[in-house]
Amino acid sequence: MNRRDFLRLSLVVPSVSASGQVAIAFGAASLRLTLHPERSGNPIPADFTGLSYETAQLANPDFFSRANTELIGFVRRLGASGVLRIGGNTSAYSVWTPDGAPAAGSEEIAGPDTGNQAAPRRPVTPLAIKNLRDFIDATGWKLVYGLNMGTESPQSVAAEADCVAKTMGSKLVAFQLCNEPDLFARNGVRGPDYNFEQFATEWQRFFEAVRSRVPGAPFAGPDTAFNNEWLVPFASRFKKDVLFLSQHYYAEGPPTDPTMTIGRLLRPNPTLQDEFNGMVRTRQNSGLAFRMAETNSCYKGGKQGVSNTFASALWGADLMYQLAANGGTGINFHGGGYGWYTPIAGTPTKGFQAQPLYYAMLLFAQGGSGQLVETQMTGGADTQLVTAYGLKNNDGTLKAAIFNKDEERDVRLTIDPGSPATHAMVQRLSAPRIDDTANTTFGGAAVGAGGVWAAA
Ligand code: BDP
Repeated sequence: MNRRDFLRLSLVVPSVSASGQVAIAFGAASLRLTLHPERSGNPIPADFTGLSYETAQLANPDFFSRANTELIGFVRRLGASGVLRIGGNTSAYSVWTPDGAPAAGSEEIAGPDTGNQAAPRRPVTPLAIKNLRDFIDATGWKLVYGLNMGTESPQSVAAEADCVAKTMGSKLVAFQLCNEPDLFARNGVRGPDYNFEQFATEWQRFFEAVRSRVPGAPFAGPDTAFNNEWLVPFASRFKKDVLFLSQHYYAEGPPTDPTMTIGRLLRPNPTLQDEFNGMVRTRQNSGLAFRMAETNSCYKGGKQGVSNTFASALWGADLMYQLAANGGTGINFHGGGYGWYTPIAGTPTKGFQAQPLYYAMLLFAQGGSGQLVETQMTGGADTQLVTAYGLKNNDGTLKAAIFNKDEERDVRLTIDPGSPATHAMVQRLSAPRIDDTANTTFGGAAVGAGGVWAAA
């Protein structure tokens, strides 16, 4: 069989009805999806996927280490290459401790920062960086490392960068100088009048301090929370100094707001459209790539009953393809510990488990890298909750990732591959209910201990 004739489909079950019943034809929308393999869209780079953890996690040097074989297994399952990003709110509370005594045997676990109070100051030691290198080597991934421009001096940041650059070598993709500076005025890291101009001046000063100690050190930024009015001028001003641009995206929040629901998570989101607009504007004025360096469903640590459900898997996988389709070059899902939205939950002593969002990343890993191709959906009156993406892998295999995010309605789909096909395979991302927290599967199989998974 010619590989080009191989049509592989990643389908989301049409059976996520409230009743948990499978495929009710009555009332189901009939849609037709046509792929246009000859019309290429944006590429999906091999290192598109990624995870993000709080800097505070480095206070426990055993967490990201060669000894954490279970976590290494979970990470490797998500792709032979990917990017681990260290940062988050706690990067502004980390203290570079070059001669710090190694806290061996520490069980400290840092989940996503909830932003409800200033985080305790935690040490980062050369041992933590050395162990991080071993962890990175064992996963095959690379690193984006967040420094502390928030509350440390340029000299201390440069000394930390020196150790990280020497230890990580070619595994270091880029430094970022801080986390979400556009929120510094709001979260108390700076005074209430802190603005872009002040930020840009500081960024320049820290950048120069690091570069004078580590010539050629790679940088990315601005790692803003959401504000295109910071992202866009940053791109024009520092385009010569950074390898790519970064901004975050949280689909909703805070969790205490009762309108933050599964339904809202699955609907098209104007905030995401804003993010894409910023991305397009920066590409125009800088030509730089864009990474969504931190994202998840609901800020302030996530929302129980939304962030930890099957809905988050649908949301996350759709977001990955949507970002790629709009020209993004990578994503990092934030997590850690037992955070509601973490893709991988657990600790080295208690073990790790794949959460629903992990399955989104697994689906994307199975989709693989390559070139997106144009698709066309016809037939339904209202199809905004049914999304589809066409992908041609580098070996010519044609795939479609299709998501039915409609809680009420099943979909009957006819697929026209747009070129002769002799063979098709379907893998479903599925769970008994949209708000299920423990029974998500992909390809008919659950992810086991250490990230073990094979399609059934
Ligand atoms: C982001 C922060 C991260 C938090 C997350 C949240 O960078 O540290 O954990 O929000 O609030 O803004 O969940």
